Amino acid sequence: MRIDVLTLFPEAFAGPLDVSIIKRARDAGLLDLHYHQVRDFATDRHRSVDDYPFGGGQGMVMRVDVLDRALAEARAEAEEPGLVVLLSPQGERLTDGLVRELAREPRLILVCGRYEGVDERFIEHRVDREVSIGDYVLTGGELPAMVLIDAVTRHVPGALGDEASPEEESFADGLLEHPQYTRPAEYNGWGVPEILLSGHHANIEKWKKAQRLERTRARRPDLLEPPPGG
Ligand code: 9D3
Repeated sequence: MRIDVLTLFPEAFAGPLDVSIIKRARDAGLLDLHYHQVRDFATDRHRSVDDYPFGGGQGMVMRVDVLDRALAEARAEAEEPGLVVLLSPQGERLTDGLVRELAREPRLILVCGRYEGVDERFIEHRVDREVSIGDYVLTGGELPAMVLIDAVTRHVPGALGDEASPEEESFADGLLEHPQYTRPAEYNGWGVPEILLSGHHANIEKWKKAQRLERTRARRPDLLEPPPGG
């Protein structure tokens, strides 16, 4: 999968996406990441990427012309047009379902907003989907883009190597994980549930399932509710 990122802070992406599973996926050629500095597409003397909002109001708005040139250049680098995703507080919430949908795309073009927002004409004419990672205010779309890249990459076939497939994971069946323990079996007087040391596999599996249900009921009852509309 190819992912292009349009951002004013490409340097912010070094680090989080250069370690662990994402690094391995990139090294294996499963994930092809490209960053584009939006400011490179400003044309005026001050290299402006934003301006005051028409009609007044707080803050600055990212310019449609600058963003459109950045997008056109990014697009032209590969045959596949790519699905354009704007990270925005107005977007639909990033869920496991949306992550899986996005992971099926051959190419994503992620646009990171800064300032108060993006000129609506860019959204109307160029953006396919708007995505938010949750109801809290961040300073820009860069961290959400990294979250999206991390979550999506785990679903690219082969990215998890020989480890568990993402199908088997917690959110796939809608339950939280059971508690986990490893050696030492006693530390500081703190023990481990006896059942896990019993070697009785059928009972252990029953215990794990009961723990998962109980935790989900206690912490995330919303996950046990039927989805809206059925
Ligand atoms: C004053 C109104 N604010 C909108 C709720 C302005 C505003 C706040 C934060 C405009 C942009 C931002 C920067 N945030 C993002 O671009 C963003 C974001 C977020 O703040 N929270 C969760 N997901 C996302 S995705 C992009």
